[in-house]
This record gives sequence, structure tokens and C-alpha cells, in this order.
Amino acid sequence: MVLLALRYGSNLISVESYDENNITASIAITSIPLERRGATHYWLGLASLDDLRTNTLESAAGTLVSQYSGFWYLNQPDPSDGECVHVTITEETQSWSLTTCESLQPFMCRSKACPTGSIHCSNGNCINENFKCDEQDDCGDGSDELDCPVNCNFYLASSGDFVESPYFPHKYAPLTNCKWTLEGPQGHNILLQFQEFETEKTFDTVQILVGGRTEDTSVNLATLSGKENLTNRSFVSASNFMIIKFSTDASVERKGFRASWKTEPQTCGGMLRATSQGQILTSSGYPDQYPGGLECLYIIKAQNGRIITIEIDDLDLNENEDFILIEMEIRQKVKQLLDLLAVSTTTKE
Ligand SMILES: [Ca+2]
Ligand SMILES: [Ca+2]
Repeated sequence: MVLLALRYGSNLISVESYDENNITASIAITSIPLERRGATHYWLGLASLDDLRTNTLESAAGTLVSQYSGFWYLNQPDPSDGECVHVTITEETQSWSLTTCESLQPFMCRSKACPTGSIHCSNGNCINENFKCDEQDDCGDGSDELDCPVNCNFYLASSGDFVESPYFPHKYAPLTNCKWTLEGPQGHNILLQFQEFETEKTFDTVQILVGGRTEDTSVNLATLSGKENLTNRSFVSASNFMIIKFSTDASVERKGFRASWKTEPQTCGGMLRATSQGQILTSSGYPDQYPGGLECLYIIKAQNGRIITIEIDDLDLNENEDFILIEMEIRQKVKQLLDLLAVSTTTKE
């Protein structure tokens, strides 16, 4: 959630006064249907520090807030319930409680307002609108330069389109630096597929980045060069952003590339029902690589009195960066069972 908010240059909302609590409550109430109020929670960007021994909460932006400024539910804050603050919406107000941080809940973000004559950067900064497309990075994350066709920087926001190197299918120019920033609807992945690809090997490269709207919020998915047959390979971003960068050196040009991109709804996570027959759960794209930036929550339920068994048959994760967390719920309290961090095979729980 914190990542998602950062991709839009904002942070999770943190509430520090009575007025702010009322404002966020009214925003939440108007965006949640009447029949779901009272049963609906959303995340505040606050977490308890040191099990509340110092009476302090920390906001997603890193500021410290006293627990006494909270609008807590009866018998809350109880650090044994978890570390993260969520709120429960009732008819017209919201009350806070602590809970475990792993569940996927709605959340609210806050970003700075920019004065007239200035524009919003993707990292939350505001800059004078005259600094847009002047080939200088004034935002600090390059977002004032990402939508500048005159400088070969294209911003494409849709559910799909195509991207091709300049002058394709004729040769591209030496010393080219182009960038395409693709943005699909929220909750969708981006899939990129090349129809043709030919550049000077090693010296003229196409780089694919996924994660956020800017390079500093993204990770490198692939760097391509040479003559490659990529028609059977697709490049997937688990977020609704993808960046394609094309750079060439001073000599030897080829025809370049043509690729199409489309979006598809994210399908990971969901409610599953355990039965006496075993069922198989796989990560997105298995047995191929899972896309970067995934965050999936599966809730497995069984009939009362039944035991749920999970057997891991095959596990291959990026060590220390990607993980699977298995938790169980006893009397509505969630306890952590297993945290799979490293590469290993055949574990049984
Ligand atoms: Ca600029
Ligand atoms: Ca070249």
C-alpha cells in the first residue's frame, strides 16, 4: 500500500487531529456503499512502535504521532492485536484499532496540493510549469520530462497501444534517447510483446522497467539488444506501469523494434475453500517467473472442525526480497505460522 501510494507521489493518510479524523471519515463514508458500513475497514498509514511501550505511532511518511491523539475503539489500542492501525466505518464516524498488517484492505492516500502555475511531480513535489519538457530534471525523479514528445519521451495512458523505435521499419538514428512511460488502469497488469526486434548488439539497448511511473520507483525487468526473436516471450509488470527506454550509441544503426502492449486485470488472491480433495495453488505465471511487484492475499477456509494442510511442492523465490507468509486464524486472532523467505523445496506444514 505504501508502495502504491508512493507511485502516485503521495503517502498513506495519517490523522493527527479531530478535524482530520472527521475529514477522512467523511471521505471514506461517501466512497463506501451504505450496506457495507459498519463492516468496512481501511488502513490509516500508522503503525505502533515498540508495542506502544513509548506510546508512539509512526506514520508511513516517517513522522511520529502520540497514541493519545488517536480516536480509538473501546479497549484499544491493544498491541497484542497487531501493529497497524485500521479504522472501522460506522454510520457517521470512524474508530481506530490495531490489527495485523498483512491483510489487504482499502486505504487512503494524501498528496500535497500544488499552487496555480505549478505542476505535480510523481514524487509529490511541485515545480513551476515552465520547467516542464526543458530537458532538465526539476522534479528530482524526472517526471517533469516524461511526457515530452518533442524530446522523444512519450507518456501513454490507455488500456493498450503499440510502441516502435523512431523511423521504424527504417533505421533509427545514432545517439537516440527515447522513453515510453505506459500507464494502464489501476488494478491491471501491463503485458508487452515484441513483434520485431533488431538493434546493434550491446551498444543499442532497450530497457524495460516495471513498478512505478518513474525510474526511481521501478526495477529493471530486462535489457535487450541484438537481433532477437521475442515473439513468444511477453514482458509483464505486476503494476499498472511500465517504462521502455531506448538508447543508441554514435555508430551502426539497425531497424529497431516494434512492440504492442495491453492491460489485463490482476488475478492473484481470493477466497478459497479447502475440501477433502487436495487442490493446487500456484503463483501468477507458474511455472514461469512471477511478475515483479505482486501482492496477493489468499484466504483458505474449511468446514468447522476440519484441519487445513498446506504442502509446498516447489518453491523458488528471490532470496530476502520476495516472501510467502502463512498465517492461521484462531478465535479471530491471526498467528503467524511460517515465513518462507529463501529458496528451498518440499516443506510441509
Ligand atoms: Ca524540467
Ligand atoms: Ca549503434
